[in-house]
Amino acid sequence: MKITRVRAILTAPDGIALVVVKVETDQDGLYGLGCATFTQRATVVAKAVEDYLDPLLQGRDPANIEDLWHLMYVNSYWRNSGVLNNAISGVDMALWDIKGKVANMPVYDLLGGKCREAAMVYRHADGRDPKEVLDNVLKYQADGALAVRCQMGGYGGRVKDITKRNARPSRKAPQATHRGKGPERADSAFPGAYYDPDAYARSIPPLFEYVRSKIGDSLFLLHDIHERLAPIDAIRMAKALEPYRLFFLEDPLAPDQIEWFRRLRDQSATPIAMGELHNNPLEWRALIAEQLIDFIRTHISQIGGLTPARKQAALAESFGVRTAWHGPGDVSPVGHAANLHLDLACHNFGIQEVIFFGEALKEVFPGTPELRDGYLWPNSKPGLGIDLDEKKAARYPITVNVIDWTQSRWPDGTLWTP
Ligand code: GCO
Ligand code: MG
Repeated sequence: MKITRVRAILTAPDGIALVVVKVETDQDGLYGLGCATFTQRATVVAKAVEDYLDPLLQGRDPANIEDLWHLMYVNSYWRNSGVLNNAISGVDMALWDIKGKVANMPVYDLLGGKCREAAMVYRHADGRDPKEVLDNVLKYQADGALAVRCQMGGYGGRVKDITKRNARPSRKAPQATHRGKGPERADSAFPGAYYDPDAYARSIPPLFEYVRSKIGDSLFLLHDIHERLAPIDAIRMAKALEPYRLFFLEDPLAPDQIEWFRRLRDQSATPIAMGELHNNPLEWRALIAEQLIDFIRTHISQIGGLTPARKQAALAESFGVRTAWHGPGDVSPVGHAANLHLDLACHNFGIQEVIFFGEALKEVFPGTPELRDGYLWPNSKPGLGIDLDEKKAARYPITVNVIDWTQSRWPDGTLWTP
């Protein structure tokens, strides 16, 4: 069997740019799909796939996933980068999809078989104040959710995006905690998405106090710091949140601040999840081997696909670290399916982040996993069990803009990690 063509398909059914890779073969109708999404740099990933991976892979046997992965990885000499890792991820998942179709088995069977029928997920509640957050938490609970992540005013409590061109992720989350002291003008020398880390840090423990006082222990609760705080303030927040028994506290520190995890661990028993920004094995090896985190939540379409992710999961298992793969809106349904196959097959699965799959997404991606009763459910089709309707995908072209939400700034204008 031979690979005949490797293509990148760009589509945005929900307004978020997705990158999907299709690996075609010389066998009639046999192809695989993978997620290579890097929303903020989507067209560059597509170019890497079309200009470099397609010619590299044409004529090779898609069965040899492990060899092809290493071939793609070292072929550029420089490696471990956003964009190139995404491109590799798309191909890698597509090769697993092909292998599953050839074997007539779902990928979770290729990976050793199911440890569970479905994967517990967490949903996202936001709001302007604790009452509004609670209302949203209760809506998810009524819908069957078992775990809910609570934010107030978006990441870092930010609400107002100065340039207003791209308000995600705070679009639906009006100002809650921002003190309004920053130079909030689009014509400022430092336009950006302003937030106030101090106000944010002070607002979160009372939020959880309030929500817990209303719902008791009836749900797992989570929170994402999204690396918006100075390291010592993140440690202070982890300590302050201990009484509310979080399922986990996410991204308390930027990947560049790995040493701080040792101090965080020494001081707090709040469970820690980390990894959505990781590219390089050196970023997670020490965190896992020194048991500095409780959940590894890598973006599988960022580290190179299922091939490195299953090894990472095995490494984590031997150190008592569980998985919580990144599952935001900027992962395609193909990527969500890949997350789910691994969730089902890994003993050390913890929880899965997921989005609400709207009608447009489900139409473009037939076979999208089903969200029901607080769990994500697979189908039992061979491979990743998901397809891409290219005609429908073409109805939702992506737009390429300057990305505003990552221009996050403190009140004095200092640019901070988003
Ligand atoms: C999450 C994430 C995302 C990221 C996004 C970046 O936990 O879901 O933090 O919302 O911000 O994937 O593009
Ligand atoms: Mg996050």
